Amino acid sequence: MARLTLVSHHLCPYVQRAVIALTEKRARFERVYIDLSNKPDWFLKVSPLGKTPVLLVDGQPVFESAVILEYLEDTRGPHLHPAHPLARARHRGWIEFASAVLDDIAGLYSASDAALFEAKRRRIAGRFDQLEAALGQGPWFAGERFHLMDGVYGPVFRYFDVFERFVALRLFEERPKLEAWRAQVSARPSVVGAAPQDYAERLLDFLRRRASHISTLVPAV
Ligand SMILES: N[C@@H](CCC(=O)N[C@@H](CS)C(=O)NCC(=O)O)C(=O)O
Repeated sequence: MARLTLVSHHLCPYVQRAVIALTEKRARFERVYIDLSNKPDWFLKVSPLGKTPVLLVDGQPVFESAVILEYLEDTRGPHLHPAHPLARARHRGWIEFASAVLDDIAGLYSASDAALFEAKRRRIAGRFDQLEAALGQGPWFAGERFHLMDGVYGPVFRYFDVFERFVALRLFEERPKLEAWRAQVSARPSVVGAAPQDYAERLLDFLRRRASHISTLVPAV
């Protein structure tokens, strides 16, 4: 088996996706953390876009989280995409959708004032309405089996576990399927273990320093 090293950042949700897939597949891997505000030269050589995650496979870089997931899916079981090509394609689409939600979350925590913050909150509410409409009877998105597509929403929901400590966003109210799926995904051991134990403190610290509207809401230490 190839030697795997995941180039990581403590808060990066895209890194968490890769960790979830690696954990589900019981892959042995090492993690190397980098400071994204001071990117080392070796990192820029293996990451053409200058972003985490990068998976080094026997030293050869694979970049972009969705591509890393596909590489892992191609090379290791258990398979975490559905077998049917159309179902696989649809799951890949919902993984892209999760990336769009992550962009919206970045928009929320970067919003400079209360009005912009509310506009971003509404945008996420709209995305969550789309998910609520797409969800079935559970417990997972596609029924009885956990898929990669479920795992990628773990890092999305993790943000709200922290945000909800200090601001009422009302994003899970009146969206019962989403709320139940969130609980199911968030309790999955691979999802629980995908972020460092001090994730919440790190995120709160990041938000305090953001100099955006949310920074004014985060309680002081
Ligand atoms: N499309 C990329 C997004 C990865 C990404 O945005 N990573 C962030 C950290 S979570 C990053 O490295 N940002 C540094 C930068 O853009 O300079 C993926 O899916 O891997």
